[in-house]
Amino acid sequence: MAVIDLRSDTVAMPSPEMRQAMVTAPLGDDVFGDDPTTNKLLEVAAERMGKAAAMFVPSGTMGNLIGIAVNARSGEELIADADSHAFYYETGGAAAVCGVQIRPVATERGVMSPRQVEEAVRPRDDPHQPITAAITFENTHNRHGGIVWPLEDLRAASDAAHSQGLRVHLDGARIFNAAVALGVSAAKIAAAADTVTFCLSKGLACPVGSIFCGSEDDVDQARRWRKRLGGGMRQVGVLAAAGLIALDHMVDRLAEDHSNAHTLAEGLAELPGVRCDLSRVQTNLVFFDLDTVPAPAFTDECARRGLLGDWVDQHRMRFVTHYGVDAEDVQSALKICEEILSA
Ligand code: TLP
Repeated sequence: MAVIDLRSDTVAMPSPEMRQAMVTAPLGDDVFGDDPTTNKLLEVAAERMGKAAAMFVPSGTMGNLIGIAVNARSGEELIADADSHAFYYETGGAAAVCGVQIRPVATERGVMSPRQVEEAVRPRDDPHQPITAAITFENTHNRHGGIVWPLEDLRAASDAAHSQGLRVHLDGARIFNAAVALGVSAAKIAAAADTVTFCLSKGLACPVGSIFCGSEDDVDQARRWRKRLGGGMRQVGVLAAAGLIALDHMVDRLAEDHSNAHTLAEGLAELPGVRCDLSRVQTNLVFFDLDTVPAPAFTDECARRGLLGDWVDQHRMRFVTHYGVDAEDVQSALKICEEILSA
């Protein structure tokens, strides 16, 4: 049975061109800084983010953790959206590894207003309270539906943070989805942040890897943190080779994933017992609520019929479109959902 895998864009397989480049990439030892393929990728990645320097990390989670470590010290506080990946899905790494406390801020759509930023900053003159050192924004915002921050809103929130003396980290795991949706360069989005992490192994379909970017000084500190975390890798050019192909050939095609997600969401919204807020379906993530069947049971039933998805809670599901899913798969997925929900 052919399986349609909509659990995440992390499941996307590398393209044949990536696999070929991985085999032939010139290699060196990246902990010594002399892997030529990685160095080339870092140069291109830094340029795409409009930052001075970049570093390869094994995962988005490590990139965010290093972003926290570089921007805040033990005992200090980091402001984050209450549904952010950093707060929700990174196993308490900020606290466990960096000694940094996260102050969660609840938002309607993952987008923080300047006022919310200002109100979350602790008064500096009260010795009882931790120092607010940094803030992290997520764009696109995963748990809020793959939503894209309007550029002006991101700039306004970032200006508010900078004017309070905070450092700004951007979890840009899917920054290229945001860039394609907005029709701007990723650098324009990343300009709002001091440091940014983006993922190669989501919509860009690389097998492994994320990139942390910032100033030369940020990346110097980040290299030390990466070593401390055991994330320094040697002939990582085998992975960087795929990253170079991704940055050249996989960004523009994200529009196709967005269009497939939109078709999927529209089809789901018409099914009995499904609620899907189409205004949130702006990129490749489709969240929807089920009224008549528990989401875990629906997930199991889909899987039995060859459709893989992810349940978020008892009522909520997530489907994700990516390089391994085409328009025909979307129609087949809708047919499977219809069969289950109309039964
Ligand atoms: N997100 C995964 C799961 O962890 C939920 C997914 O399938 O969406 N930031 C954001 C916004 C993310 O969505 C993710 C992964 C990460 C960071 C972490 O990336 P990895 O999985 O490479 O550690």
